Amino acid sequence: MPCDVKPRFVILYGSQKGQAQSIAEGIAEEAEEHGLVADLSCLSQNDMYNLEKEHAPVVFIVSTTGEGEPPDNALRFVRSIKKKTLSNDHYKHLSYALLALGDTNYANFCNCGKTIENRLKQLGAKQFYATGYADDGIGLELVVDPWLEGLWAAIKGTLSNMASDNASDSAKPDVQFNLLSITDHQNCEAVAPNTQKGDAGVPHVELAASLTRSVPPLSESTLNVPVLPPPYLDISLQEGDTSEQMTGPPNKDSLHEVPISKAVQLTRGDSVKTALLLELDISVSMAYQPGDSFDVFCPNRPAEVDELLCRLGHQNQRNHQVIISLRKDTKKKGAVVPPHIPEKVSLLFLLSWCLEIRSVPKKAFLRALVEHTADGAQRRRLQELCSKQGAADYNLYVRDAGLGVLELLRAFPSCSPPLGLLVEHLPRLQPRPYSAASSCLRHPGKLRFVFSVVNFPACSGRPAGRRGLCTGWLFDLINPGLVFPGKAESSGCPALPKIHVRLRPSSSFRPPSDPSVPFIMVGPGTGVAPFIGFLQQRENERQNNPKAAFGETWLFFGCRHKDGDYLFREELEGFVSSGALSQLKVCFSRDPREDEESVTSAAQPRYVQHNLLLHRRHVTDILLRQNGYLYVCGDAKNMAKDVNETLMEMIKTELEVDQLDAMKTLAGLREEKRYLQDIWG
Ligand code: 2AM
Repeated sequence: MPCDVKPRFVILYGSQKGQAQSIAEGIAEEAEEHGLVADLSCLSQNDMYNLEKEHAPVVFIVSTTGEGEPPDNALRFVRSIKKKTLSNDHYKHLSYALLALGDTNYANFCNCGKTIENRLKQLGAKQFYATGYADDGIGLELVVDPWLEGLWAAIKGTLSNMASDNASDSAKPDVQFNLLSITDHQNCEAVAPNTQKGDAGVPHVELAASLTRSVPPLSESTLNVPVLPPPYLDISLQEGDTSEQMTGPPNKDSLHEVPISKAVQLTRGDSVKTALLLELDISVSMAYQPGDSFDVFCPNRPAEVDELLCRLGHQNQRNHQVIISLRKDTKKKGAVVPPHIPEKVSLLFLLSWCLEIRSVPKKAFLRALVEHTADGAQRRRLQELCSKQGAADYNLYVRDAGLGVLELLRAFPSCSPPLGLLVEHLPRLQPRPYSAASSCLRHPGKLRFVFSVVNFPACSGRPAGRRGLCTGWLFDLINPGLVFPGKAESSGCPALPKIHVRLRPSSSFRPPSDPSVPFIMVGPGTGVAPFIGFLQQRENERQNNPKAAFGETWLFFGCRHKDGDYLFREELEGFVSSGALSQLKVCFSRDPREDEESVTSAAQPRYVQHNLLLHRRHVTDILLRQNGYLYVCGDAKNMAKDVNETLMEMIKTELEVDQLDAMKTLAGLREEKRYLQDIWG
C-alpha cells in the first residue's frame, strides 16, 4: 500500500427524515481530521458497496420507524440479510460497529438496529465497538455524543490491528472503513414549535436571558468545540422571478390536491383544546380504509418566513431564483445538493415549502453558527451550548424548549449566517400525518379527520401564543367557513380551499377481518378518530348482513368535560343504539368529582386506563381467551405508556403471573398484531 494513501471508509445511510443521515454525514466530515477518507452512500444504493467482500470495518447507524420497521431505504437491505439461504460465515470478513436510533415512546425500540445486529452476528460478522441505542424520547444526544466520541479510537484501534495483519499478509486489500446509517420516522407536530408574527416585535432580551446568559470566560480547549470547515454548498441568487410560480409543496407526484368540503368545530368552551373536524372531497382522487392515515402538506408561516428573510438580509429578494451547487473545492465524496430542493426555486418558496424552519437546531448547526457571530459573549455562549459542558443547558433551553433557528437568531442578534448554512442544516419540511375518522361506506367520496389546535406554552426564548404549524395553518384556512357546535350549516358559507394530501395506507391498524372476532378500542381525545371509521364500517356491515355473527366491540374514551370536548358524542351513542358498539366507557378528567380520593372509583374513573382496570375481567377475557384485538390511539408520551402499564398489571392479576411473564404476554400480542397502536407525541 503506498504510504501516502489515507485509509478510506465508506458511509452508507438510509433515511426517512434525515437524523441518521446527518449523523453519518457528520462522521464523514470529521474523517479528514482523523486522517481518513470517507465514502458516503445510502443503504439503498446497493451498487455502491459489497459487504460480503468487505475486509474493512463497517459502522452502521440504524434507526427504526413505525412499529419497529426499517426506514424505507433500508427495507431491501434488511430483507436481503434475512434470507435463509445465507451461510453462517457469509460476513466472516466484516468488522462492524452499530449505532441504533429509536424512540421509547413507540413500540419495539431500536428494532431495526437490533434486527441488523442479530443477523450480522449470525452471519459471522465481528463487532469492533459497543452498540449504542439512542432514544429520541429523551434526546438522541445522550447516547449519540459519547458514542461518537469513542468511535474514532475504536476505528483507529481496529485499523491498526488490520494494518498489522496486512503487514503479514501483503495479498490482502487496502484497509477501509464503512459507515452505514438508516434514519427513522418522528412525529412532526411536536418537534418544531415556533412563534407567530406578533412576537417579532417583542423585546427578547428578557425572554432569552437564560438562553444567552453570559458565561464565565472559558478557554477554547475547555469548550472542546472543533472548528468546522466552511459549508460545502454554494448558494447564489439570480435576479428576477422564477419562471414557474410555485404553489403547494415540491414533488407533487404522489400527492392529491383535494377540496375541503366541510369544517366543523367539535368542542365548546375555553377550558378544552379546540378540536376541529375537516372533511375532504376525495371522490376523484383516492380510496382508503378505516385505520389508514394520510399526510397533510403545509407551508411554514409567512410571518416566520418574512422574519427569517429579513434576518438573513434577503428581504428584497423573495422572488429571486436560488441556485445551489456544491463548492468546487469540496472534497467530500458523498456531498450532494439536498434532493428535496427543486432545481429552480425562488427564495420565498425555498423557505416556505422546502425547509423545516421550526426544527430544533442540532449542535452541529450551533457550532457552524459560531463562525458567523460577531459579538464575543454571544459566540462564547453558542460555543458553550454545543460543547460537552453546555449539554444540560442545550437540552433545557434549546431541545426541550423546541426552539427553532428564528428564536436563536433573535436571542443572538449578532449572528448572521449565510443562506447556505440554513440549506445545509435545516431538514426537509415534513408533511403532518392524520388518521382517517370516517369510512367511505358511510361517507362515499369523503375523508374526514379531526385534530386539536396545538398551542405551545411560553418558554425562555419564546413568548406564549405560538400554535402548531399544521394545525394552526388548517385553522386559519378554514376559519371563515367553520361550522360551530349546535349551529346549523348554512348554505351561504364561504368556499373552503384545497389542500395537498398523500395517503399512508396502514399495514395492520385495521378492524379484524373476521367480524366475529371481538375487539377493544382505547382512544381518548382525538385518539377516537380511527374508531369512528371502524364503527361506521361495522354499522354498515351489520345493516348489510343482519344474520352474520359479530364479535363484541368496546370503546374506552376519555376527555376533560362532558359538555366541552366529548367528541362525537351523538354518533357514539348512536353506535350503541344500533349495536355496532357493544360497550361505550367514557370518563371525564376535569368534571367535578364526587370521590376525589379514588381515581378508579366505579362511579368516576378519571382516565381511560382507570376504566380499563375496572373492566379488567372482560378486557383480559377478550384478549387472552377469545383471541380478540386491542387498539390504542392517541398520545404516546403519557397515555399509551400508562395504558401499557395498566395492561401489564391486569395481566399479572388475571393470569396470576409475574412481571416478566406479563411482559411476554403483551409482547406476544404485539407480535400477533392483536395489540396495535396508532400513537403520536
Ligand atoms: P387531562 O387533560 O385532564 O389531563 C384527552 O386528552 C384526555 O386524555 C383528557 O381528558 C386528558 O386529561 C386525558 N389524559 C391526560 N393524560 C393522560 C394519561 N396519562 N393517560 C390517559 N389519559 C390522559
